[in-house]
Amino acid sequence: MSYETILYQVADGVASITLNRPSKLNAFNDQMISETIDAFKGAGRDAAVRCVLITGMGRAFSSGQDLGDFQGRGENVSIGEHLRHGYHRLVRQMVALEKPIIGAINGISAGAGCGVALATDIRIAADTASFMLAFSRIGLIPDSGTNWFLPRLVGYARAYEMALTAERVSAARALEWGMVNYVVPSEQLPEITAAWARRLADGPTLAFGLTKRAMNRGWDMTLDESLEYEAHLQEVAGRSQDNREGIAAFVEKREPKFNGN
Ligand code: T3D
Repeated sequence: MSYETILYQVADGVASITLNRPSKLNAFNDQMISETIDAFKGAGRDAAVRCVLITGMGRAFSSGQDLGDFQGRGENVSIGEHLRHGYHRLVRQMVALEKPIIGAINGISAGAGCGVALATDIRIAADTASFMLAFSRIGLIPDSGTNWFLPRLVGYARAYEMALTAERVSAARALEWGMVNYVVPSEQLPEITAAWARRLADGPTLAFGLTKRAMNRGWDMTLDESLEYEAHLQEVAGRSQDNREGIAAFVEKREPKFNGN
């Protein structure tokens, strides 16, 4: 696949997406929104892809909506429709993708960029990264899934504070608050996240995908519903080649070789 606003490549079971508008701190224009949606769709369809890694080119992860484009749209454009046709599809695509997504958060993620960062499954941040609900600075409310993800991750009080102040939350604080899994030295971020991605791509990726589904659906379920859903999905995992391989490897005292089937 060839894109103009992102880079996309697949190697060793890992699809890497790089948001690539560094002069605008990887702000999303309409083309970048649709190319990113397309890249996640392609990663979902491609059996060779077993893990996805997303990062930003340059010093930012993403500064959110391109405000130059926003201003240029004129007054008759509906923001609600723009969200529905753009960021909503992107965030839904990421959550529905039954493959782990690693967010290599290399710098600031602001506004919708923060929404995209929070829609990843494992977030590993550079020690120079930061998170910012920039929306109130321009008189908007948080969007792109941030109202859903953030209170679940950090609790209402911290999420609402981030929305009210629109101040940067450092990587160290994001770790303390549970927004990211790890913080690593900036210069080691590419190497560490690539190693994570390869490790996940070598794992039982069918089970990883079903786990993502179970946990995401679980938010809206009672305990009884969740237990039943686990049993249903475990029937699927329990019939997989990976399950047979995992048990055989344990009994034979060797490392398993999973193929994601
Ligand atoms: O219609 C809809 O769908 C609505 C959806 C809205 C979703 C949203 O994301 S709303 C929130 C949009 N984002 C922002 O409000 C953040 C805007 N950017 C900033 O506040 C700052 O740039 C940062 C705090 C992120 C970083 O600050 P700093 O000082 O490190 O960098 P800078 O100098 O401000 O930016 C560097 C360049 O990137 C600069 O361009 P220049 O002057 O060198 O030519 C700046 O204009 C450009 N840039 C940064 N963010 C954006 C941007 N250009 C367009 N859109 C941006 N969002």
